[in-house]
Amino acid sequence: MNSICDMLGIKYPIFQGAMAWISNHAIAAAVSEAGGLGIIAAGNAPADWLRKEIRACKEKTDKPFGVNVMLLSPYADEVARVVAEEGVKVVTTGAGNPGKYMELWKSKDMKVIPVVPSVAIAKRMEKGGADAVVAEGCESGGHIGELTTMVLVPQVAGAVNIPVIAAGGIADGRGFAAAMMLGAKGVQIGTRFLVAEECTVHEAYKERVLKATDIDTVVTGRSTGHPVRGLKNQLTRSFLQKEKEGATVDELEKLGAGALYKSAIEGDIMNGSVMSGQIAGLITKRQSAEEIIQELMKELKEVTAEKVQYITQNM
Ligand code: TUI
Repeated sequence: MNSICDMLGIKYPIFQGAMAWISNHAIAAAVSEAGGLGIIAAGNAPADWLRKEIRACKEKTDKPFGVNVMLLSPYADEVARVVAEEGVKVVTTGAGNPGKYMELWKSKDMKVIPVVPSVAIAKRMEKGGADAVVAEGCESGGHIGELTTMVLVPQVAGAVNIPVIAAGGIADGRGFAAAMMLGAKGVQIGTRFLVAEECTVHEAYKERVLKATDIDTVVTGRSTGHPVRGLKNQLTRSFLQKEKEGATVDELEKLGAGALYKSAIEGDIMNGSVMSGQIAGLITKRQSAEEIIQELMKELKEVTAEKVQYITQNM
């Protein structure tokens, strides 16, 4: 047990990253059942969809799970209310400042854990009453900030007094151990859980992630102020070409609209957005959520012991 496990009532300090149109009750319940924190991604979905997913998750597990509120969603206000009404214990947020929902969530005794891309935003969240933060480096898939996990995590950990969870580029025990050494109290893992057996994302998406190499992701949308990392395909090529030609934010957002749904649900991995982290190249096998979590914990202990031994004997 450590502070984040005590705070949330979970066994292992492993969060399953919220992936819009991908992280539904099926993967969230499986991760929570395995001792981590499963998280349902509200993404851009309407509040009714979320309410059903929360109820389905409760049918499958009596362990704590979370919901991620994507603050750019047109449904964010309704989604924020549903999360509170349904008695969800943990809420994470992405792509903005959750300040206006803080009072509601804290009044329901929920733990609020914003995802942050910088020290300044982490400090603002702590001041606003956040219980912990997820410091997410730009190795992550999806909407990202500027800093890498390696530089972001120790700077955030040094700047706030609440627990820091590291995200971005972590998929095995080595990354897990490294994150803990940087000052994190836990990790959030997205891409590896995307290929989990319980994850219902389209098979074509899983296959694409499993085949990816270290250099297969690219960032689009820097010119729109919403940079997004995903696997290279026809969509990213057209998007980058249009950005180079100076397309307007409106034109670019039209190209991106519905693109994640197209790949994650419909399986169109050429014209859809195949969001993925840079660590995809390390992910080569399908496992259950339970196997992933057990392997992460085993490797964390092994590499930590190995390195302590190496350092004490050689330095
Ligand atoms: O949110 C994410 N990753 C995401 S969200 C998403 S869905 C999407 N749909 C349409 C457009 C864009 C995305 C796919 N991936 N990660 C967490 C994250 N949060 N990354 C960066 C931030 C962030 C940025 C600014 C958090 C806070 C913030 O604060 C700004 C402020 O107003 O203080």
